[in-house]
Amino acid sequence: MRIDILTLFPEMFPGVLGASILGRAAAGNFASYHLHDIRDFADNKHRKVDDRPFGGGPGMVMMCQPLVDAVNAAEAEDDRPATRILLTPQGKPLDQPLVEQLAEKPRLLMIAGHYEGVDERAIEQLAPLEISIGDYVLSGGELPAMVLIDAIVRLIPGVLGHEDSALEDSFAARGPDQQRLLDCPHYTRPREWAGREVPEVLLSGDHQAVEQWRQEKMLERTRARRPDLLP
Ligand code: 4GO
Repeated sequence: MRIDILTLFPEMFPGVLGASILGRAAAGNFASYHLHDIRDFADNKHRKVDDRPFGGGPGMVMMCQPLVDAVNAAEAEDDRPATRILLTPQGKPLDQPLVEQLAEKPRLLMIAGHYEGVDERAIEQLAPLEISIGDYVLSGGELPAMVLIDAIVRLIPGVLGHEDSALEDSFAARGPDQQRLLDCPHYTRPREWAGREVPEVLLSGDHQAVEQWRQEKMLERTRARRPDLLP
């Protein structure tokens, strides 16, 4: 999968994209990340990419021309059609089914806005999918873009070491009814720590009993913490 990222702050990304699973995915050619500085597409010598809002009010608005030129230049770098995404609090709330849909795409282009937002005419022109990572406001779309990239890239087949890992996550669709539950608790050595024991069934070697215990814990936790996820 090719991922293009359009931002005014490209320096925010290399640490996150270079470490852990996202770094390994790039090293193994499962994903490639392409950063584009929107400011490089300013048409004035001051490299100005924002201006004051018509109608007045505080803050600045990102101008149409540098953003749309940046999208066109980025898209021309590769033949594959890009699914355009704008990260915004006004977008569709991100959930695991949406992440799974996006993980199937050959190419994503993410736009991270800043200041008060982007001129609405650029949004109409580009017609991106508008996505929100939750009901709160951040100073830019960069962190939401990184969240979305992480959620997507770990689902690309081959990226997680253990091929079943993603099937066992919280929110993974499980069983005949494709139910999405919270994950169960996990334990590792030692068997006793600070007077706390690992649940006996996990030491029993009885795989069917372990599976049944995990399923019960997932249901119990989901009922207690996120009853909205249950039918
Ligand atoms: C996205 C962008 C929050 C989200 C953002 C979110 N804040 N909840 N801020 O996904 C335009 C200027 C939006 C700052 C950006």
